[in-house]
Amino acid sequence: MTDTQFPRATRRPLILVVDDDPTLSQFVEVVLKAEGSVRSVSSGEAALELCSELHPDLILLDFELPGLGGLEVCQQLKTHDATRSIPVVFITAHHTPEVEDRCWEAGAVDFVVKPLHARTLANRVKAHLTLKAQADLLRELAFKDALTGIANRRYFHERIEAEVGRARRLGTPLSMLLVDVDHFKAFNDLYGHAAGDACLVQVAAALRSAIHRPTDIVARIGGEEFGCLLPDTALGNACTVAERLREAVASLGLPHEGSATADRVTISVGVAEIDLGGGQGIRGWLADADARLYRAKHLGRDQVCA
Ligand code: GH3
Ligand code: MG
Ligand code: MG
Ligand code: MG
Ligand code: MG
Repeated sequence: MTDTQFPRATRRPLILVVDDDPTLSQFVEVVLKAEGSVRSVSSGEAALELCSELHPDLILLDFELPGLGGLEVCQQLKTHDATRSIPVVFITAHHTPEVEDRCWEAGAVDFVVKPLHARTLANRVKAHLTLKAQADLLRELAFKDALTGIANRRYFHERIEAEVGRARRLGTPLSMLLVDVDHFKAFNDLYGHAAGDACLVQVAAALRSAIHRPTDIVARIGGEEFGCLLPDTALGNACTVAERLREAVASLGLPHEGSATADRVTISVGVAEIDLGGGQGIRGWLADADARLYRAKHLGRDQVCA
């Protein structure tokens, strides 16, 4: 789970202008100053690089660019999860129905025609930024865990469906970790519920920072239970990640005098790779991971079972 999955709905919008004509870029910067921060680049390649780094809230994209053209830039943005939801407004000089169709097909939300009319441009951009902010907020409310700020159970299950589909299509391995905090009832009983909440926030942060790939997902799926999805990861490597999570939490060194098995807060982890060749479904896969988590508990906690 990366921060980019929940773009902050409250930040000042970032608008990216992609045009090889510096006069036009300067004009747009002036016209859109009131709507957000404006950045300009003059090539499609630079636009793609900046998008994956800064996640702008809207892109004004020249149809005709030297090198990588506007249509290709738009198509590439729409194929990647991290950039798919950025609205693209085309700037076209040759305004024909064919050009319009190609823009829509590439995934544009709108287009403006050269020579640009300042008020039309500003109002179009303002309307799309409002929609984008509402979509970001909705996404955050639906998919973010309010206590820890990481993804929630709903997001986890939505991603499971998507990742299993992807693993089936591409024939790539896919693993899951189920994580449960050890003796957490005793922690609450001894230190109080507010301290319990603070502990969960720290555990979530430790899990998130121990996950290195941007495509990996970590979510809070229950009270003191977390789930990780590891695309392109077979069982052996998933165990390595699980062990890293276990160490990350143990090395927080959060005192737990009420634990029957350690002097600090620890986690147990169940690891399972989905057996797509053997026809395993999501339910069976989850049951495997859960059974292994249960075994890790039974064997003494603060450990990984696969
Ligand atoms: P085990 O090692 O077997 O997992 O023992 P446990 O005590 O962690 O397991 P159990 O399922 O019995 O208890 C889970 C506890 O987690 C009980 C509940 O009060 C606490 N809990 C669940 N959600 C929250 C939460 O949001 N905040 C706080 N503070 N505690 C929570
Ligand atoms: Mg041009
Ligand atoms: Mg539990
Ligand atoms: Mg339990
Ligand atoms: Mg527990």
